[in-house]
Amino acid sequence: MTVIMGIVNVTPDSFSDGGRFVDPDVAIAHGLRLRAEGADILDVGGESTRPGAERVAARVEQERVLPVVAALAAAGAPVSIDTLNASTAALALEAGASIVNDVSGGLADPGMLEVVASTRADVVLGHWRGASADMYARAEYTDLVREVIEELLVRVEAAALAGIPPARIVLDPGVGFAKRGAQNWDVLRALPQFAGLGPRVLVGTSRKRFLGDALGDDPSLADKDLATAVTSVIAAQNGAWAVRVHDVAATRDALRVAALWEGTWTP
Ligand code: PMM
Repeated sequence: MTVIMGIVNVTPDSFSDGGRFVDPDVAIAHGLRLRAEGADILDVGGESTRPGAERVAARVEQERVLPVVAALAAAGAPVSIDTLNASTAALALEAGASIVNDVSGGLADPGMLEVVASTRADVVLGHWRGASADMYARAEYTDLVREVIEELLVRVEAAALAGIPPARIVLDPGVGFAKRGAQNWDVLRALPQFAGLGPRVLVGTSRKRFLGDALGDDPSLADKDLATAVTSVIAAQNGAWAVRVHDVAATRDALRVAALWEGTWTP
């Protein structure tokens, strides 16, 4: 069955009293609920990478995520740390995380791949062309799929040089990262090519802007979660090893129905 990575964003825009307050207990409870709903991995992040987002100081990010990583790992959940910072990755691995999820594929922080190499952690390497604040300016391609694949393979080589074998790597085509609207569908359509590169593939479409754009002006969260469940099933059917989602229960049900249809799962 396709692996479900449940999103635990410890950022003020996800868990807030309307301002700067981030309550670790709320994030921990949220993570435990996602785990009970069927998340195989909990992905904890303390810095928003949404389009236009500004960078957060590593110290602030660490204050947000470390208590949450420690509590969820202590509860027995496999935890990944969603970070661009090598220092945050190192501390989160010490606190119990077992996967580093770097949407920049090790490009944002030159120390990242060494941190991963020095542990037994797996690493998600995303396709990325620069920070979220201006990433749409970098969405220029002559041959989108070829360029995304080539750029990802460069990251796999960098990981290999640092001492990380392909078996510990998960590739992510980076839906929404340096890609506008239709470019995301182009990348998703090419998923079998990504899956054929060797390493496992993770896909993150959850609640992303390109889905909202496709559904009309202002789709509800429920509409986006339904659309996410559909894209997650299609991703699974096209070779994705894992999907990263906010609404774990919806995607779990969708993946189960698809697996029943295929005869690969029985309740
Ligand atoms: N997208 C976001 C954050 N982290 N990690 C991976 N591996 N893949 C993604 O597509 C991805 C990610 C941005 O989405 P969010 O702000 O809703 O978490």
